[in-house]
Amino acid sequence: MRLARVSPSTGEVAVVAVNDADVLRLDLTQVEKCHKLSDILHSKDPAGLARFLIDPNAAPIPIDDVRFLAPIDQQEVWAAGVTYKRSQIARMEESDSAASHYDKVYTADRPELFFKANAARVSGPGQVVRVRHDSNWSVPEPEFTLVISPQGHLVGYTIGNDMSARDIEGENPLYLPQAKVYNQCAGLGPCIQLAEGDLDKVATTIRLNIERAGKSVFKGETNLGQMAREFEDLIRWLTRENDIPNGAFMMTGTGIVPPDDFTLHDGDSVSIDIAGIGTLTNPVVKESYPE
Ligand code: DO4
Ligand code: MG
Repeated sequence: MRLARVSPSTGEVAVVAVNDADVLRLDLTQVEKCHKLSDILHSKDPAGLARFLIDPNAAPIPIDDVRFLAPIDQQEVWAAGVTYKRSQIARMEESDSAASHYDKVYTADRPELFFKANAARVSGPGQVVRVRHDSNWSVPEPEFTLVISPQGHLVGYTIGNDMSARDIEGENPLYLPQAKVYNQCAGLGPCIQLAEGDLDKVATTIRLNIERAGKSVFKGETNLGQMAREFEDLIRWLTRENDIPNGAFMMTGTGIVPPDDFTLHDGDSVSIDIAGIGTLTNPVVKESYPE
């Protein structure tokens, strides 16, 4: 079952169950203390509660009549790094001084985890993601993203874009927070696939398409079977002596890195498609900034 936050043509924010061609509105007023999507996600039985809340009196809304919003309320957004061989190689290429750190973290027991964003820095479907004005080498990172409850349970999956300034990170690994965290540095959406049953990792393809002036300038593909870390292990490390009272999203790392001579331009469009979840498309903006 897929859930989303949408803005129907009437303007307000609604929580909906997402079908292929339409969405079904959930009536959250039926349950006490249930006001937003995360209240459902963080309940004991998110799928059962969502099914119960589907409003039998509301007509299905055609999917093209709604605007999908980022599926985030107050959760923190965290990210894991160097979880695919492709990312390990790319980081070692971009940084002379830190190459051995990336090499070691790929096989170490403790993963690389970093704070990525709060809700205010996150863009939903169709909203711009930003390239820093002081970066000349930036890429999107298409990442399978875990939805984690305050109790540390894996409750769902979505699509994440971990926008990254490779030149800033490559210059000095201590600049990682600036390479990763800034206004509109992350994309999330369009919906959350609830974690029900086993996930076929190899069948879970992740595709990236970057368009410039309507033409594709980079395409890449991987699948979750290529990832070197287990979800539960990443969650265990994230929540080790680190409470997440509002829950968290965790981007699980990129397995697709464009060639080293590629950088995003102002006006590009980034589309990330993950099997079973959908497609997250965001226009890219890079603009001058008053110093
Ligand atoms: O250490 C750099 C960040 C790596 C990352 O974001 C990724 O592998 O996805
Ligand atoms: Mg990343």
